[in-house]
Amino acid sequence: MMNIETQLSPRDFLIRYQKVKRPVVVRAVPELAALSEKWQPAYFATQAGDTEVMVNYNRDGFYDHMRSVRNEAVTRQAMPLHEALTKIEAGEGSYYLQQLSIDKSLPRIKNDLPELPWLGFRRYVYIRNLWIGAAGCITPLHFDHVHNFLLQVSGKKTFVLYPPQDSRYLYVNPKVRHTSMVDLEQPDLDRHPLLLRTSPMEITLEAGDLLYMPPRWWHHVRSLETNISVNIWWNPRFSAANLHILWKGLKLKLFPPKLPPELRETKPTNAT
Ligand SMILES: O=C(O)CCC(=O)C(=O)O
Repeated sequence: MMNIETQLSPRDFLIRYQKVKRPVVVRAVPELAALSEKWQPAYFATQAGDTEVMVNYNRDGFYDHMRSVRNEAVTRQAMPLHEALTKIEAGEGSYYLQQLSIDKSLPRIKNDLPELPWLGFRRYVYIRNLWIGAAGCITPLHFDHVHNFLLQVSGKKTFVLYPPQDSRYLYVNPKVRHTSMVDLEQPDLDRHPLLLRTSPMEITLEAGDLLYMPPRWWHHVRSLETNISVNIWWNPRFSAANLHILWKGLKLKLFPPKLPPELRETKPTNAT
C-alpha cells in the first residue's frame, strides 16, 4: 500500500522513505499551492508562448518511445509553446509535452518553482522537467535511475508503481532495460502470466500533491484530465547512477543517434 502523508518533515522523509527506498505521496503540499494557482495555460502563453518546444504525438496517446510495448511511432513536432497548449487543450489527437527541461527551455518561469524542504543542498543530479498533456496520455511502464519527485501542478494523473524486486515478473525489454514490455492499459496474462505475482500500488495525484519515487521503482502513468506536472530528478550523492546519467548525456552529445525518420525533429506540420 502506498504511504500517504499530509505533513512530512525532512527528517522523517529521510528516515522513513529516502533511506529505505520507499515511495510516498504528500497530499496538498503548501509549497505547491501558489504554483498551482499561477501556472495556468494563459500564464505559460504570456510568459513563454513564443518559446519553441518539441511536442510528442501519438494517435492513441500511448507514449512508448522505445517501442517496448506497442509497435507504434511517437512523432515529435517543433512548435511555439502557445500552439502546443492550444493543441493539447483542443484534444486534436493526443499531444503530450513531455520532459521539457524548465531550467534550459523556460528560464523566465523557472523561479516560480518552490524549493522543496525534502531535497538536501547536495545535488549531483538535479533536473526539473515540465509535462503537459490531456486525458488519455500514457507513459508506459519504466523506471528511472535516480530519485524522482513528481509535483502535480494541475489536473489528475494515476500512477501504478512496482518495487524493483518485481523486475523479474515485469518482462524487461532486453534491449532497453529500464522499460517493460507489458501493456498495463491492456494486460495480456497469456503472454505475461508472471504479472500475477507482482505487488502494484496505484495512486491518483491531484493538484498540489507530490509523489516521491525512489530510484528503480517502476511506474506507469495515465493522465485522467488535462494536467500539468513537474518532475525533479535528484541524487544527493555521487553514485554509479550519476555516472550512468552523465555518461548517457555525454554519449548523446558525442555520438548523436541516427533516429528513425518518424523520430527526427521536424518543423511544424499539419500532421495529425
Ligand atoms: O507523468 C508522466 O507521464 C511520466 C512521468 C515520469 O515517467 C517520470 O517522471 O519519470
